Amino acid sequence: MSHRNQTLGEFIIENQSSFKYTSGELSRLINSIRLAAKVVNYEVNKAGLVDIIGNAGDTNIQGEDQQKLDVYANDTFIKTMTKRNIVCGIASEEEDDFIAINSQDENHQNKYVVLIDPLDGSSNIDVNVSVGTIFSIYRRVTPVGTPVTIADFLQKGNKQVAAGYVVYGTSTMLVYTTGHGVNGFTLNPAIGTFYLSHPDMQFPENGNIYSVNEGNYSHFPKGIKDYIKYCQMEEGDRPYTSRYIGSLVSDFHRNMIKGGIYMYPKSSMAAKGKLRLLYECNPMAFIAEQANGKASDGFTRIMDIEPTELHERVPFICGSKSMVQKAEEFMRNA
Ligand code: P6P
Repeated sequence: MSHRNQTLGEFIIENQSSFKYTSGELSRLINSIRLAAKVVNYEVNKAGLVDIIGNAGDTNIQGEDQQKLDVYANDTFIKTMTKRNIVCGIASEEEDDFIAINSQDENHQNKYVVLIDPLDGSSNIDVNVSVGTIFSIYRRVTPVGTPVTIADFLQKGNKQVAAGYVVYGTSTMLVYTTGHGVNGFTLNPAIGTFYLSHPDMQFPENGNIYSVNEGNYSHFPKGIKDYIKYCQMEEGDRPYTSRYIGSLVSDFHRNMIKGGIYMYPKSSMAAKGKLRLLYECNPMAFIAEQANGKASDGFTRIMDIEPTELHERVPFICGSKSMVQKAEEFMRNA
């Protein structure tokens, strides 16, 4: 159920009963993400004005320079979710290992674990290009009241109970699903309230936008090269338009609204691609499928992939269903 201009808070309350597990914990968890998104949004929007731009001097487990806003966003989301006493564990792109919450308190009944990319595309911050936060929520699989283990995090994407992203763009939006469709909420910064602006978001069945870093073309598998050449061929509604921002959340969001496909394939430089399965590909795949789209690694449905480690990477092809199917056809026939 959704009513345009409903606030996020009203939407959560109205739809709480539709979530089969709810004891209000998931609603409170989404609310804590909402608060953290507003805090990070404030810093992202003023990044150009204060000395928070540039490297924090550290690198994360990926070996990538940690931008100061990465660190700030990571700390903000972790602190906000921890203080609300809702989750029992958090894994983040910016943390080498998962964080056990309340593991000393046998009385805690927290059931959810969250995996998060606190500020995806952060290398774009210094050049004022949109960035995003991506989150994925599961119910724990180990007994409530005990410390979480890695098993609580290494769950297939098809076990997610919720997933979403925040895009800090020309406007700031929170887009999420609990398995009952995808809804987008736009922040009114004047009053700090998210309003339902994009109810029931759906990928168009087809589209004419393809998003891939063509600078890596010579390193791609033959099937991907063949599909890119197909996109560029003059025939029917092709050539398509190439749009690649270098920010997954922004490319995904535009393609979901206009129709399109995003690809980060494996290459001779990156045997598993670049994107991480647990806190980038799985949540975006959940959203895509809930919005009538599709997401695979070129051969296997993303949400059916059995995870083996926290920061593992997978090739990622996601977007309008018929475009992904076409790309998969080229991959199969290569
Ligand atoms: P490349 C950002 O670092 C990111 O994870 C995605 O948001 C983005 O789509 C991709 O990597 C860009 O990577 O190698 O094309 O610069």
